[in-house]
Amino acid sequence: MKLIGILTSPYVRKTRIVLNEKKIEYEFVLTDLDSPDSIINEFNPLGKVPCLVMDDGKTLYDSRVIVAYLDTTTPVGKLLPNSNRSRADVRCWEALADGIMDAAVLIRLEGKRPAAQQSQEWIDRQMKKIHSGLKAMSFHLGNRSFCHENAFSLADIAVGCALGWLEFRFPGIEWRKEYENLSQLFDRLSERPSFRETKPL
Ligand SMILES: N[C@@H](CCC(=O)N[C@@H](CS)C(=O)NCC(=O)O)C(=O)O
Repeated sequence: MKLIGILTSPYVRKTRIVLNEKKIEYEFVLTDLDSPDSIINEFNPLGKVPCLVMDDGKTLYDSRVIVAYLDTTTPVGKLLPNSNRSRADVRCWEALADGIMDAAVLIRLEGKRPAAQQSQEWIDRQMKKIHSGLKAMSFHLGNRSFCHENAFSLADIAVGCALGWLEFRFPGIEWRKEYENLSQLFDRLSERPSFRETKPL
């Protein structure tokens, strides 16, 4: 099995952490998304990473589809609960964390456009989503050690990737000062080998 990705993508990181936590062997294939010859174009018509290429050559994308599939392939390190309601709760955490990453990625892309074409209104709109997403994550985490009930799950992985990416790309957003519970959760998650080995650089 191969995972096509880049080292800085929070969605790729989420997938790599899931592979690591579930002890699944894979080959990590790095690509250059800015090159017209990027290998990703052979495997994902949307040209986005991550993309999982399975041993039979079939492909899976996007990260949410990949991680949900991977969790079914081995009982090791179960990341999604069995009950429908709990599974939906964990996936909603994932949607919230991914939504923060989506908004942050859009701000970065806007910043790469020529200055005259950039819209501050658009940037502010995305920034508002980041801040209300952080507030919701902090509220729902409360004083628990994990996002969902009392166990490590995909919810923690997704939240850790969103926070890690904000720290990496948006050091000016002071979420650690504002939300102590998120800061403590992030510190605990960052000690896991799966997080240490996939730190964006
Ligand atoms: N919803 C997708 C988002 C993937 C995504 O946007 N990846 C970015 C890298 S962070 C990408 O491949 N961008 C290249 C492009 O859009 O052309 C997922 O969860 O996998």
